[in-house]
Amino acid sequence: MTPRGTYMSVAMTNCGEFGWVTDRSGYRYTRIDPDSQNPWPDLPELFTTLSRDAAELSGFPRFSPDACLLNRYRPGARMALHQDRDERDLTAPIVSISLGLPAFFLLGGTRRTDPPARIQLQHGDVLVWGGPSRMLFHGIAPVAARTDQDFGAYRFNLTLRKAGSR
Ligand code: MD6
Ligand code: FE
Repeated sequence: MTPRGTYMSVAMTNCGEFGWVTDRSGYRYTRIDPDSQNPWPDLPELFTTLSRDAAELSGFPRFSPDACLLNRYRPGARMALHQDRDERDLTAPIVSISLGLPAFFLLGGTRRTDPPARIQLQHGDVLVWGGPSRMLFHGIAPVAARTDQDFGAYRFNLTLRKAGSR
């Protein structure tokens, strides 16, 4: 649920030391899953190594993620233009992995009203988001109704982040 009290069309969960949550009191990272009251599951080592390698190839050596937000989209689900600014160290990149149905990533500017470019993200695409781009507005256009051979009528997006202390 957003701080305004409306539901997002994207389903979310997390793994890692920290997880991103939203509810009536706002957006934040927590160590405990508010649904289960348990710590988030561990970050699989594969997620850490894959994202570190991708970050390094893009010019961000020594990336050490401590959070992975998992987003799940059904056809019609979308994400409004936003900035990612809840992480403590905004100099660390975010590594984004897309699986299943394709979607258009909306890449805006430094102001919410800047008209966004549309970049298609397909199954297996990895996006490294850092440096001067880190604070750009971005979102996901409504996912088109299709069926992926392996993932069915879903798009998944995993974002590996450094959410905690520097
Ligand atoms: C998504 N991604 O692809 C939404 N944010 O479902 C994001 O909001 C995002 O892909 C920061 C960095 C990379 C991203
Ligand atoms: Fe984002």
